Amino acid sequence: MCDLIHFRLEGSLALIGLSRPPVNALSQPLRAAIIEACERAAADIRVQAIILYGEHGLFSAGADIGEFGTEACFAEPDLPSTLVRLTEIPKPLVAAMGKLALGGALELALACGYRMGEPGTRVGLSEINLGLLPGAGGTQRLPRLIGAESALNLILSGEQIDAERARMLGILDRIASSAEQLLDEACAYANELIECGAPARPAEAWPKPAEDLPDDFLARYRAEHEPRWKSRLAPRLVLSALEAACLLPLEEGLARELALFKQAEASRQSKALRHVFFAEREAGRVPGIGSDITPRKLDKVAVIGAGPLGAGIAMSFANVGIPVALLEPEGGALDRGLMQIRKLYQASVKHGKMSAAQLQQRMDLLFGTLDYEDLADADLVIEALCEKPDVKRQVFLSLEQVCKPGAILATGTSSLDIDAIAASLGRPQDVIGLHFFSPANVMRLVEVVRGKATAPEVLASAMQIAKRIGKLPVISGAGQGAIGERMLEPYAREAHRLVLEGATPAQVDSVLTGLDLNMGVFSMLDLAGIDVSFLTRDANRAATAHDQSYCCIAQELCALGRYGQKTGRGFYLYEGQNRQEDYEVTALAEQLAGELDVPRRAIEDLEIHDRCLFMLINEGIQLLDEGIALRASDIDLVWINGYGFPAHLGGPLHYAEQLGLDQVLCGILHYRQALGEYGQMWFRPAALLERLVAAGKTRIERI
Ligand code: T1G
Repeated sequence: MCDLIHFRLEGSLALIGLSRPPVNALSQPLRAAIIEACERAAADIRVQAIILYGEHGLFSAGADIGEFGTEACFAEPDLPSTLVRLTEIPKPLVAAMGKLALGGALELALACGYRMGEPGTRVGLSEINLGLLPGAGGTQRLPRLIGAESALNLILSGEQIDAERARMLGILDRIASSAEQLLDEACAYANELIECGAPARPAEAWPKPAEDLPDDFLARYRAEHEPRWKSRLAPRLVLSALEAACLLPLEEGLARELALFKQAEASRQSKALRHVFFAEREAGRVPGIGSDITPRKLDKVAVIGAGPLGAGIAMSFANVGIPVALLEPEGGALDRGLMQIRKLYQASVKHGKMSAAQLQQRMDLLFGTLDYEDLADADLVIEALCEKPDVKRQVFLSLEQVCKPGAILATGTSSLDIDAIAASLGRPQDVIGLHFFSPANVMRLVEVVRGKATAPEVLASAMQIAKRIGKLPVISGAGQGAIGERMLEPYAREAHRLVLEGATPAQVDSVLTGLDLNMGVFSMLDLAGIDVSFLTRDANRAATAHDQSYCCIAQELCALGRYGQKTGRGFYLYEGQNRQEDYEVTALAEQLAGELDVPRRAIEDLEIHDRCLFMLINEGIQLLDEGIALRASDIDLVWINGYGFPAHLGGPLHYAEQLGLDQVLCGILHYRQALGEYGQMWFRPAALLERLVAAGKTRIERI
């Protein structure tokens, strides 16, 4: 037996242990080994029941994601046929699912007649997160076990559910008393099954999965949910598979599911989401930061600034049990900040997301102060004040006075150069950027900005603490705007210019939301505050002074005190939740275009797409070339998790690869010509893009 499987007999039981660390991903060799072991047990007259379990405590994380898009994915024995052969074994099979059973692993368990978990077991059909649907029986066997509606919800959410809920639903028959006892108690269960002459497979709990549902349930479900799916393919395929489960016999349903699965597996959306899966794993790898670098112990945190950003950051730490000192120079603002935090927690209690006891626990971890001296024993201090360089420099000088040696001094700046802040201090090695995204208690992304002097263990500590609070840390080199804000500038500049030339904010935003971006540029600027982005641009005015038209509409709106949602007017008009076009903005654009001699014309949606996206992509490639980002995939993660770029497009640089790098370059050169002086000013292809195209490369990497 190969070493992917541990096979042993215990009495009249065959114990088959999956052993392909770290997560028993069901690769082709492991599938073949499972079949060989199970059929060996089936053929052995001493064996009356079979137990499948994970050798290292974890059952399996499902199909091998690395095989998708390769021949190995459907190489014999493919997972669907592997599981059909297991269902044909005339002896009870018990799946003992320790820790985790996701995707194909849960399908493997559904192909067994009996299932057992342990208190820490989590199960789920997470394929939808990869732009896929269960392809090895999940959409057909799960509805027959728990009913169509519960199965549909589980498959569409892709969520992991705990053991108790899995038992309630009927997925688990039993839960062992502990993870350590799982295998023993699974053996006891199997022996019980033998003693009571249990069939290899019990009768289906839901032979008609949609028995309790109205005939048009799935059709109404599709109509109700389709708008929320935007252009995502996988949810639609899941519904088609569930329709098959409700209408067709199992065998035909399985064939239908496999056809739908192949469609999903071959889709660009799934390719993009698989890219994102591995990009998230890659983002944690930092050259030069190996296991020889010991992170500092960060058990006490301080946050400076109790505004929305600071409050959200403080909550992120309190949520995982880390005490936080929240400093706000101004007393009233401190009270408002703490009040805001309590309000947010109360809303979570109201929605059943936390208990009143948990609320109090978290509030007890937050300590408001007006005094820097109270930060003396903090291990990590995060400054989250407004984007004014002088204010930040003053704060860091104060911190240098009070903070203990070895304390990490982090700035939450989204746009300022942290090397400039560090340069004014005697301990620049302790300075790092931790750029959270608002609302920081919700947004997953943290740009970890390493300065020229940042010590390796400070970087390692920042990466570690970001993961500890459930964030996705992405490394960025120091520089104006790090990764995200730096790319946002040319993207937003182009959107502004298009409105000056004749488009409307709504037209530009609809092209971008048409691409499934969560939000268009102008809605985003109105939400974040036109005054906030004005401050950022103002600090960098010299770099854009040669272009009179540079974001001039925003400039004027700012001068008029129209900062967006918070003032009820910006690029749009806001009445309560209602947003509508503001024709005064169009009139302002016409006036400014006249003053700046910018010709106005009707603008096609394709031009809006190309000019905004190509400038975004071009800047991303440029900062990769400069080494600000370590990898193209890191840039994708920043835009997906920080700016609402759709994950099923894979992020702006993966999207560029799908469009074709030569097409992107060609588009940039086209507008360089077509837009005259303005084109010459801004449509300068990144040197790396030109090198990649010249080398015939289709992937974005540093060459
Ligand atoms: N295939 C291949 N490699 C995998 C893998 C998988 N399914 N899951 C994890 N890995 C690798 C991962 O890349 C990393 O590698 C290492 O394991 C540790 O993972 C037919 C179509 C299981 C919750 O969606 O959600 O079954 O970076 O760093 O934080 O219907 O990984 O060390 O080289 O993430 O503890 C469905 C995906 C597949 C589960 C563990 N399964 N995995 O999280 O560690 S589709 C999933 C996860 C399918 C069938 C279909 C998480 C995890 P490396 P990690 P972690």
